[in-house]
Amino acid sequence: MKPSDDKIKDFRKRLKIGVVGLGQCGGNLAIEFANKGYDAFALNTSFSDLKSLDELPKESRLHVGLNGRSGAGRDLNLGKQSLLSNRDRILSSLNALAKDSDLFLLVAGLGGGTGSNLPTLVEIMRPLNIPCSVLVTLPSESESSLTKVNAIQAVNTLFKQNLNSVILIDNQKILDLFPGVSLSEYYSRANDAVIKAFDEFNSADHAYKIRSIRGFDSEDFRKVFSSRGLLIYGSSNFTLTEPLTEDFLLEQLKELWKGGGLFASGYDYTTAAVIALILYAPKSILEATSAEMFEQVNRTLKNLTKGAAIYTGIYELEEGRPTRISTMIGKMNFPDRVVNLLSQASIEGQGLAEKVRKSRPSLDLGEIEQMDFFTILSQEPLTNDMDSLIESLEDDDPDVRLRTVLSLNTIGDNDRLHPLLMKALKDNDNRIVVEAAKILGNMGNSQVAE
Ligand SMILES: Nc1nc2c(ncn2[C@@H]2O[C@H](COP(=O)(O)OP(=O)(O)OP(=O)(O)O)[C@@H](O)[C@H]2O)c(=O)[nH]1
Ligand SMILES: [Mg+2]
Repeated sequence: MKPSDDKIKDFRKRLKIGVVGLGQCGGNLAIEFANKGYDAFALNTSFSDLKSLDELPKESRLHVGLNGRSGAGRDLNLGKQSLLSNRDRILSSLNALAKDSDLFLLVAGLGGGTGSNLPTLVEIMRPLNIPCSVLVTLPSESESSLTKVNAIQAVNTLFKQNLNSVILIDNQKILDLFPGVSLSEYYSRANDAVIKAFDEFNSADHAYKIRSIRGFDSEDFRKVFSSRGLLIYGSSNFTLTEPLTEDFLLEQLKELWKGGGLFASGYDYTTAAVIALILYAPKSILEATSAEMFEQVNRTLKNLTKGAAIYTGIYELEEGRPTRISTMIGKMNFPDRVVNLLSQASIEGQGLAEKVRKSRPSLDLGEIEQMDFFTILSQEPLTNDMDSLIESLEDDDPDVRLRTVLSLNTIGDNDRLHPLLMKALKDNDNRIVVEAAKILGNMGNSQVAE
């Protein structure tokens, strides 16, 4: 959709990104993108949610209910069947948008029965032959167990799909970033912040840029944005009275890369393979800063990341404006936050298994245990002696503790196992917590099965 004229400022984009929103959150995000000049389309199983997106024209909204039903009620399987039964309609509705776009950005909130089926939508859209990236939200801690289980399963599947990049937004951070935000603005503030920062990267021209010294162009953006794996981006402003130094720039970048703003926290940026770094500064700062310093930053980043490709831009600003760096970093591994969510989903999923066994037979908890996020260290046979096991779980070396937890799989006696797992769950190393949670989840399942 094209927004009304009074909103148009400068919508020239580096890449033509078609936005496809799935579920309610997906629709909300699609509207925000449309307001920033993107062509956007919304799909939902719910009639009423779709109807409320009246800022999008009718032909950019598609109801994908199963046999005319409305909503998916957090049921992943119902959401999936709804999408699959509308496969042909989805393909033909998105055909024009695909022809008009360089790539698609698929957006959804993970947790519900509709949006968590983004992986299904990715599969359905394969024949359109268009590169896809996804931007999804992770549920906050206070949301239900089922929401977390749905979300973590979806993250796992998305990561295995052949996507250009995956952006994870953490709803848990909304309150941290916007303390005191009202209920009515709760999601819209977050959506706006996420999309504004993204659009800054894709906007070809900013009114405040006065001269390009080293251009960051569409192809640079395409390379970074299509880098596979997880991606984050962000900017920070600062007022400088002295020339820029390498230490200062690196410090700012590292802060952004750990997962600042609303991104899931705890990224290991040293695993990144692609980095964009754009510097905007007034002439006086650029004149006082040595070109060698900027090259040195590049070299340091290459070393830190063992050879990431680095794309840079330098722009001059009007005097008096703050200096600004914008960065996007891609092809990273899972952040700590996903590991935390996985352990929560495993622990809460255990209780859930019993509750939903009858009413929700479609919930496949087996998938949680089969997750392959983590490289499991080789499992060595360990002692069966309780005291030695406790001692190993207290070892200073986290790898020893991890191996110990992995070896607990072989203990058949739940009464002995339980206190050991409880101890491991309090470990400050996430890998250990997750493995303990998985074993605990298994105990829950086998009890349910009996
Ligand atoms: N950031 C953000 N998160 C949202 C928004 N709306 C919902 N969420 C999150 O997205 C998750 C999924 O919610 P919905 O999008 O309403 O669910 P759905 O995909 O419509 O699924 P069903 O209603 O079960 O069919 C929620 O658990 C929230 O965490 C939004 O506008 N912005
Ligand atoms: Mg819904």
